[in-house]
Amino acid sequence: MERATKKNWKQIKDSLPLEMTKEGIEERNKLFKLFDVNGSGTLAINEIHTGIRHILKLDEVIDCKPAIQKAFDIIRHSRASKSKLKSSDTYIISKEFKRFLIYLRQYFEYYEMFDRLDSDSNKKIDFYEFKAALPTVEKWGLIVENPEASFAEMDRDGSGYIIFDEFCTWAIEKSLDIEDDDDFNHHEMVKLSHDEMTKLKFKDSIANN
Ligand SMILES: [Ca+2]
Ligand SMILES: [Ca+2]
Repeated sequence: MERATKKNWKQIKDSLPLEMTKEGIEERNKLFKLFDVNGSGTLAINEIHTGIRHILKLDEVIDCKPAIQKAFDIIRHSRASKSKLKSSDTYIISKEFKRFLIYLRQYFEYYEMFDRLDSDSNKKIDFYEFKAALPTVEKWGLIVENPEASFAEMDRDGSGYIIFDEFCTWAIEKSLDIEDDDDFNHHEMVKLSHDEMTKLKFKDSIANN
């Protein structure tokens, strides 16, 4: 897969209807119905992948799956306890679609950052790629004084490279913000839900032990 260009990223972001205007709401409802091929009123992850590929045509410019998965999981795991749906329900409903698109937009941004750091496009950031990209990271709002320590902090499982999931955790903690982005920023919202999800994961791992 070719590396996405800046123009592609703009196309990706522009294709998500997020506006709170009447038109925005209509566009979202329309999109939900197009995604929901069998009219069940729910979207499973495979319907979302298909919709993004065939309706938004985003898969032509980038393999977005990791970002889609993150947004989808956050929606499921941040459901309020009074919600009819549980985190184990593997679909989202139309009421959740706007939040899903907002997270998707934010995770596309993290994926864009990840993609820029991953110079050989093997979906992993190694230490040399990270070190070479420090001027870029600085433009995103973080001065890395000790690259070895920062890399070790990011590499939570100690595998020697950074995968997208590890990068997201770090980018959220450090409030990284892409330099040539528009003003759209739901960073705080993403951070809140991410914290929530981390807690849930932690609870899960306790329960499993
Ligand atoms: Ca790499
Ligand atoms: Ca790792």
